[in-house]
Amino acid sequence: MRRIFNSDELETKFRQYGFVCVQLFTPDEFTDIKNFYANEYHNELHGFHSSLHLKNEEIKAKTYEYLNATLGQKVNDLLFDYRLVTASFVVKEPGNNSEVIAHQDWSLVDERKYVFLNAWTPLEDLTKENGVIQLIPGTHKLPITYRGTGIEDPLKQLRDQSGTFLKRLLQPFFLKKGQVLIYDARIIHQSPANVSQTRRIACALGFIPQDAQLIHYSYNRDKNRILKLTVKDIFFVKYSVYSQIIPQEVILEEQIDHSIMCKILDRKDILRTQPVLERIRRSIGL
Ligand SMILES: O=C(O)CCC(=O)C(=O)O
Repeated sequence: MRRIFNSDELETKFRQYGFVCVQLFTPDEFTDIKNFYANEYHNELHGFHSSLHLKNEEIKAKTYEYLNATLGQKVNDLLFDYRLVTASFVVKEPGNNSEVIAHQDWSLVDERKYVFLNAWTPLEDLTKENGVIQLIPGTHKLPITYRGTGIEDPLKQLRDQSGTFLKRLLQPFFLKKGQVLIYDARIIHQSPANVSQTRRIACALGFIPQDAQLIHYSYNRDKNRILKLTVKDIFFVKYSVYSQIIPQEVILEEQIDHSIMCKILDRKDILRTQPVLERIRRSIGL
C-alpha cells in the first residue's frame, strides 16, 4: 500500500482509525487568516457554506493560494509526496440551520489505489455549541463507493432508515485552535448546527498523492453509468456545486468503467469497520 505520512507513528494511527489529529499551528497564526476571510468574503450567507461551492473563480483561486501559503505547506510537510488540490473556508453562521449531515467527502482520486486526505482546522476552539466535528473512526475501511455530481449518496439509506444508528457511532472531536484533523475522505463525518452566538470558520485543505490524477465522478442518466472524469488540478476553481455544470475545458479524459457501480451502504458494511461491535454482532448471531 502506498505510504501516506512521513512519520511511522502517524502512518500507523492513520491506517487503524482513518484519521490523525496534530497540533500544527499557534493560535496567533490564525489572526491573519480571520482577517483575510473578513476582508475577502462579504456575502451575507446563512447556515453552513463552503467557499468551494461558490461560482466566483477569482476568490476561489485567491483562497487556494493564500491557504496553501499559510497552512498548506506545513500540513504537506507531514505527508509522503502529496499535493494540495482544494483549499476552502467552511463556515457555520450562528443559528440552528447549519447542521452538516453524516456523509463521506467526494472521491477525488481512484480510491481503489489512492487515499484522498482532507485536513480540517477550526479557527476557534470547538465546543458543543459551535458545530463540533464528529466522525466514525474506522469507516475508511468501508467498501469502495463513488461520490460526485448526481450520484446517489451511499449513506442515504442509513440516514433515512436509522439515523440513530449512525449517531450512536459518531464521536465528537473538540479540536483546539491550532490543531488539525487529517482524515481519509471516506470517513463518515458530520457536524451539528452552530447554536453559539458567533460565526464558526474552519479551513479545509484537500490533498492527493503526487502520482495520482485528480478524478471527478459524475452520473450520466442517458447511459445509466457513473462517468470517471480525469480532470486538471484547477477543476474545483472552475466547478461550482451550485450550478453542477462540469467545465469541459478542464476534462483530460472521460471514461466509462463498467466495474464502477453505485453502492448504497448498509448497517453490516458499517459494523464490519468496527471490530469490537462486529465481534458482539457475530456472538449474538446478528
Ligand atoms: O465544517 C464542518 O463542520 C463540516 C465540514 C464538512 O463536513 C465537509 O466540508 O465535508
